[in-house]
Amino acid sequence: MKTAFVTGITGQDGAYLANLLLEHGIRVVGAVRRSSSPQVGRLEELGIAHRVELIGCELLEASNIRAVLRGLRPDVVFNLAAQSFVGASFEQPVYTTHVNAIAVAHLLEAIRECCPETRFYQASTSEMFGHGHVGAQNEDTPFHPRSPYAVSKLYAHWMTVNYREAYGLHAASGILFNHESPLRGREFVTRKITHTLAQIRAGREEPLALGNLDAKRDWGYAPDFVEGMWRMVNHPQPETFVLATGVCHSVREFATLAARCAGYDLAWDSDEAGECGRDRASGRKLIVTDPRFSRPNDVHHLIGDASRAKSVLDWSATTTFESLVERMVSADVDRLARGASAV
Ligand code: NAP
Ligand code: G4F
Repeated sequence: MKTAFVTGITGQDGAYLANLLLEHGIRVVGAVRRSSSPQVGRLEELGIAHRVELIGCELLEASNIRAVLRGLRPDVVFNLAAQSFVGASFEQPVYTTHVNAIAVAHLLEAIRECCPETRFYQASTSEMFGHGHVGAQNEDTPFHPRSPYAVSKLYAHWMTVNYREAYGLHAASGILFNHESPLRGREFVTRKITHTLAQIRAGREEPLALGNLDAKRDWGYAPDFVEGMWRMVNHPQPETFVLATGVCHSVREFATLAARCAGYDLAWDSDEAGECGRDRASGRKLIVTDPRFSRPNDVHHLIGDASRAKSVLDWSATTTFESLVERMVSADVDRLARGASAV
């Protein structure tokens, strides 16, 4: 492979994937949508902004996608771009569908027409499994999407499988469980927790407000997961793979451990305002619950079984939950101490 085209390059996974591809000596061309100032903070933080070629590509414009692919004829397309925040998809279901679902149909059509030898990776998600499953979810688990985001991603997943079966495209779908890092967007619960606790440690008075503390996720480390994407596109057969750690924790457990990493011993209790987390030493409320951060439908429990990725791709997650939380807290504490702007 010589040239990779990465949509969503300005996001968390886009930055880590670009880094990995550059390490493999691949030319990386990233799609950015029009903006007066493209968000290249993550690429800068990894020190690779100058090594990546950015090209304007709006996924809502089929002609734009086709023109880019016809000109570039990349060896591989990684489609990471998405309206990726589940909570926002309840407010903007149609926009979410256009970006996450319809745009994927345009991408696949453009590849079929302009460069059918190009390999394709679709960023699918464990959210497609939804709820109601006993035990860990794998490639054979039925889907039950619980948000407009999950429904849109399920369409894109099935389109990827269809283009593989109908036209013989090398189209892989990675069903990835949650993966986090210091470059995670600040609206997602893990980074919201680590960033706000770092701010509290630095003097912020307002507590951290969260929604559903009981939700459980299988949280891995993003750089481990982009390695899995790379292995999928290099595998001779285009297939569907689950990537996960196989261990899950609740939001409450993540927050308790993050608080410990920030220097607080949290005790949970409830008062008239709801459940809260207090610093045992001072009795101060550091975490409160706020229904504004709860969703009309939530996925309560996700845990993945990545044994197929292990046996076929020799992939497994290598970073523990404890190490992930520690890295995220220390990165946020360090950024604040340096006065660096948060990505
Ligand atoms: P992210 O940080 O939210 O990044 C999303 C990217 O999509 C950004 O670069 C964003 O560009 C771009 N984008 C959004 N709308 C676009 C449009 N209309 N045209 C062009 N680009 C657009 O997401 P992530 O965490 O890196 O996740 C990468 C992909 O994996 C997403 O598809 C997500 O749904 C999926 N996924 C993520 C996880 C996870 O746990 N992280 C798990 C499973 C699946 P701007 O910078 O301009 O906003
Ligand atoms: O961090 P979250 O917003 O991630 P969620 O919904 O699991 O989605 C992420 O992972 C998916 C893979 O499974 C990706 F496909 C998707 O693009 C995204 O990257 O929320 C995690 C859990 C939820 O149950 C949510 O209700 O945390 C709960 N939560 C509790 N309080 C909160 C909050 N979530 C957010 N964002 N903010 C809160 O204050």
